[in-house]
Amino acid sequence: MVNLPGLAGSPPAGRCLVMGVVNVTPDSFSDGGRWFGAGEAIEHGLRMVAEGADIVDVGGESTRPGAQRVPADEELRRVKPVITELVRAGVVVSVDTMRAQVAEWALGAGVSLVNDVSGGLADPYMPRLVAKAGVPYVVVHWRGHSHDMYSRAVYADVVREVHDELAQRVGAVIAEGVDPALIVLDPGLGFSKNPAPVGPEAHNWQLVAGLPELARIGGRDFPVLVGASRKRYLSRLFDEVDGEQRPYTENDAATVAITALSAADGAWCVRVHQVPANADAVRVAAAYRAARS
Ligand code: PMM
Repeated sequence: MVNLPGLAGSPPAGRCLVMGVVNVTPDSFSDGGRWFGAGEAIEHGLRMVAEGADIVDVGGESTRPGAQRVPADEELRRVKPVITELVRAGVVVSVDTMRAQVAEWALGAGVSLVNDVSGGLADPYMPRLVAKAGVPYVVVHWRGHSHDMYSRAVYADVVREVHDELAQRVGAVIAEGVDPALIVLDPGLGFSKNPAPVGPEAHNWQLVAGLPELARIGGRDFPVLVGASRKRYLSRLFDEVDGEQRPYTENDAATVAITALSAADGAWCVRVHQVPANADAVRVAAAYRAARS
């Protein structure tokens, strides 16, 4: 059952959706350890819904640069109580996992969406599983696991190459049975992308500026999810102003700016750590888009 606005014939939301992040990990990028206990994670998810999140994304494996993988049973141990309780409370939950085994459990527990940062590359069983479940599938641009992903951040034309690699993944997951109307694309900001703030290496910025181009594959405009929140490339923007690297948790205002820009460009959803200001920003962008059209 698809209950997400704007996908597979459901009525559009009229605005960009907001996905709140719950990382049940000791070592995620900006919030590692904060929601590691199931009780805190559940409370945090419920709070984000009260603040305006449309979806809560629950993950049990950190994908920060340099991260090593955790075993599947540890990933499951982390997410199980959190997903179970949030679904029971009526929250629209997505599972952030690269593993079919974890996604399969989560689908059985009632998640509405599978968010796979590897776009089906890390686990060949994932696309078929998602196809069978008939749920939306977030296909993220990915070139390899986090432990050495910066070595793969080499592009001549990042927008074209990410577009073409996503197009390849779209073809592959459709061949495995995924309904094209249930595919959401994600440029994978920070994943094998150089965090430079300007110049030809400013991969993340070029991708944010190129969202409409990225989304158009085979004559179809796919919905796009943007995961900019608190990422290193935002910190880097302020190096010169601050004279030192800004902590990731101080990037929430910059994240809100990316949300407004992405939503104004037609993004379907933004994935964020702090909901309230982003929930305002997507409404600002919707009013702006309505006035512009
Ligand atoms: N980034 C992270 C984790 N999951 N999912 C999607 N769809 N897009 C992203 O950009 C993304 C993601 C890593 O960030 P975090 O550790 O701060 O959650």
